[in-house]
Amino acid sequence: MINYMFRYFISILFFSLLFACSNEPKPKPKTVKKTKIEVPKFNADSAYCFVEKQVSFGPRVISSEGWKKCGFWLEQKLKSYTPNVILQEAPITTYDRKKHRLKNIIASFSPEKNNRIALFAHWDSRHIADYDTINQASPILGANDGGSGVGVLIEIARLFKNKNPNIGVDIILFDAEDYGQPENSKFPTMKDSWCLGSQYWSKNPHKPNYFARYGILLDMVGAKNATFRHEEISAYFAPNLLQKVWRKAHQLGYGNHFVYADSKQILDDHYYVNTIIGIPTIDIIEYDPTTETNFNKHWHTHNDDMKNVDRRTLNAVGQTLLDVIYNE
Ligand code: AHN
Ligand code: ZN
Repeated sequence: MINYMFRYFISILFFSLLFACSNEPKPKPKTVKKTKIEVPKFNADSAYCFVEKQVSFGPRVISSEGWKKCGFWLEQKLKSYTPNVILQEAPITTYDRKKHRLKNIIASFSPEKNNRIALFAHWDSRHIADYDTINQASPILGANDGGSGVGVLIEIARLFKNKNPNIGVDIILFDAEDYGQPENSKFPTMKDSWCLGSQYWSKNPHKPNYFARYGILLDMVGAKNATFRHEEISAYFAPNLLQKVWRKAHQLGYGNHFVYADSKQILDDHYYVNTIIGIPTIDIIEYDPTTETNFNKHWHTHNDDMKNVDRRTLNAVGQTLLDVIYNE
């Protein structure tokens, strides 16, 4: 009996081995190793400090003292991360017939590379508090509106200094985004009164024949529990980029901020970049379904101060951007 069972097992073993040997060899795992790219870690404390620093100069309304000081600080800060900083200045007239000299601040990393992308934010803050109930005529601090996007980009510039990404990157800080004509204005309606810095740059890029594969604009990326959606202009001009960024954010665990939902079009700097210079550009901008404006509840009020900035939101945006950039 034992003998019989033994022979039975031996024959099973024999045939199974035979069968195994006659099988097609399994395809070997690919020998080309996909080396995992090291993505730097975004430092949200550092980004937060960069927002705080901007706000410390006071409102950054074009031609004001705070604007002058902050512009100088941004220039010096960026020069400490790259030798390639360009100040682009031009005369403008705002809807209220005032004359100013706008200043776009541009920092290039690996300027010799043709394969490049652009990152945008606006560094000015609004000259009035038209959505506040008090002191509507005085300028706002714009910690979230303006300050947050710039804070994230300065932190990214700091990380670029340690380790350059494979692609070239231009960080472009637009001036005079927020000097748009308010709804109750007594002046005649001025066309294209918002986004004066991006309109100028899109018509006069800092380098002749400048082109970038794509652009990402950050606007109001600092408020607590902010959500970002597929804004209509972004979805029209740069649908693939929108997918790429949202997918990356979800992979990293920031799906609570980067929501898979659409939002109506928002006239922002990316509109002029898309329509004038033709760089496919998305806007990462807070959308709040619970407010009347669908912007943050402190939008264009005096409450848009440091209390309106949360490190977790800055981190979600900054880390997502770094992961996208270092994987290019
Ligand atoms: C308008 O309200 C027309 N556009 C919003 C763009 C903006 C203002 N972003 C920040 N402040
Ligand atoms: Zn604004």
